[in-house]
Amino acid sequence: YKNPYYAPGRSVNVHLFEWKWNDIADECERFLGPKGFGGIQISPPNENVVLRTYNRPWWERYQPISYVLVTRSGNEQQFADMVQRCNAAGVRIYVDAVINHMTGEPPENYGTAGNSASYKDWSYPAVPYSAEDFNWPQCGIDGMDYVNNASRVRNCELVGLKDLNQGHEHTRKRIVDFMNKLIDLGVAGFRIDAAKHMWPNDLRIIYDRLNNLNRAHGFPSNARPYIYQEVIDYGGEAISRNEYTPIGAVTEFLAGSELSNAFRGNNQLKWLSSWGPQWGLLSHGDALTFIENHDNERGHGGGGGILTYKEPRQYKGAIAFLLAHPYGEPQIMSSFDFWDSETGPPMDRDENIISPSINSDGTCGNGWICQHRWRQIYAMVGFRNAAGTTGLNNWWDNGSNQIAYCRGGNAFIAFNNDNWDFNQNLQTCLPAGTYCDVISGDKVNNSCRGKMVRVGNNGFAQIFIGANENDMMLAIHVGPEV
Ligand code: AAO
Repeated sequence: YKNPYYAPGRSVNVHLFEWKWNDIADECERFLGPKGFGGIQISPPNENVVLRTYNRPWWERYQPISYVLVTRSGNEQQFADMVQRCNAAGVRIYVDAVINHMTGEPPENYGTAGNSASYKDWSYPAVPYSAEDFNWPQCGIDGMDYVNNASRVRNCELVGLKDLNQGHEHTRKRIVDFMNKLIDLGVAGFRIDAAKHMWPNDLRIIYDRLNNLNRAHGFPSNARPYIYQEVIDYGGEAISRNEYTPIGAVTEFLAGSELSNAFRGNNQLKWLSSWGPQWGLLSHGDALTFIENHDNERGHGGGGGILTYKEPRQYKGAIAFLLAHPYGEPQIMSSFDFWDSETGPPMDRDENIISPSINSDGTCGNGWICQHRWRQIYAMVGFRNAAGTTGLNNWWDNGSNQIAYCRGGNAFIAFNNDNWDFNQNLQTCLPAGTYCDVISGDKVNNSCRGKMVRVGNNGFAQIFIGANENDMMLAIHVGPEV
């Protein structure tokens, strides 16, 4: 369950938060495929409650009404078309699976596919679920439970959401059928929402009943779905992420908090020479790493102090480090613009999600941030692919916030988070030649619009990153030599 089964030569998962299936299919063909992205995390595809009272917040999608594949992102046929077209473009789809619970206290009781439910009766007829499918007696998780009561965290309701009992066979069967349907449609795996709130043994039984990935979509035989479980663990709680690593990968929230801290200048970059498990992070193969997710970028889920698109210079630095370093399986966020932490995606008067527009410079409009289309970010996907499975070598630092390292003989990166210029003659580990820095400019028609770096026969090059440049990093790799 720990292999994402990316197509060969690809890496990096991008969360296309609240995107529509048709737009994702287009994006796979016109951008993500050509740029070497490995996969996409999509928003929950199954019917959710419609919360008009709250003006359709993004979080209504975390309140399932049924497993019918109809949401504001699209219907089942559009979903199937997206998976097929993305797989054909070499880009995998990972589903955000909300299987811990159903809806919360309603102002409304109907869903995006037109089905209704009766919250007060524990009744979700379109699944169907009834009272015996939920944990009983009813209770609610309170703040102290996280510290000292693992059973209550797993058997009580998370923020008042009706809590399914995955130990009950009928419930388990409905969940397994839902996930297997998605696997048969060609998805490559799942983000398990609120995994902390389910018993690892129940989850293991569910995972073991999942089908192999669909060979008709290009997966090898006997390939198991990639499973990354959302477990928020900064330490000091009753439930540890280590209870979940035996059954799948786990979201490593420490990666984003530590890198945000460092790139904010609160911890010197030189210490990153030991980045990885020595920092108390999960082992490499267990970790799904990211700077921010859709919760903590907007202060949900205990967010705060995490770099987001709103602080672009430091944010791009942190992402570049995450993607340039061999540790972990990285994911990036692709957001819509927001000022209010509850606001949903851009929508028209009929409450339909508005598609992102694509500007002439390749960036997005209509309220979409599309970090994955920022040059400094997609260029680092290319860097990671060029680095491949090489390790980290030739670490250099100035004893403070200027660092540099190689990835085998394939790639070299340098960062300057000091307030004076970076100007050093360094070993790049690359074959002699002239390289185009992928951060400062694209290579267009064989000409480099960014900085050029001349690597001599001994592998050394003069590396310069001015303290006042737009970006704090310089990255070169085999491939885009000019
Ligand atoms: C909405 C309304 C609620 C209403 C509810 C039901 O906002 O007011 O009661 O409907 O009517 C999302 C939104 C929720 C929304 C929900 C359903 O974020 O606001 O509720 O949809 O529409 C916990 C879980 C974690 C969860 C996170 C948000 O453990 O799984 O809360 N994330 C996922 C999704 C998320 C989604 C759901 C789950 C539900 O990613 O988008 O919710 O499907 C501690 C614990 C964490 C816990 C946090 C927050 O964290 O460790 O496990 O996360 O508390 O309660 C420091 C600590 C850190 C601590 C934090 C906060 O940072 O280091 O450990 O403080 O105390």
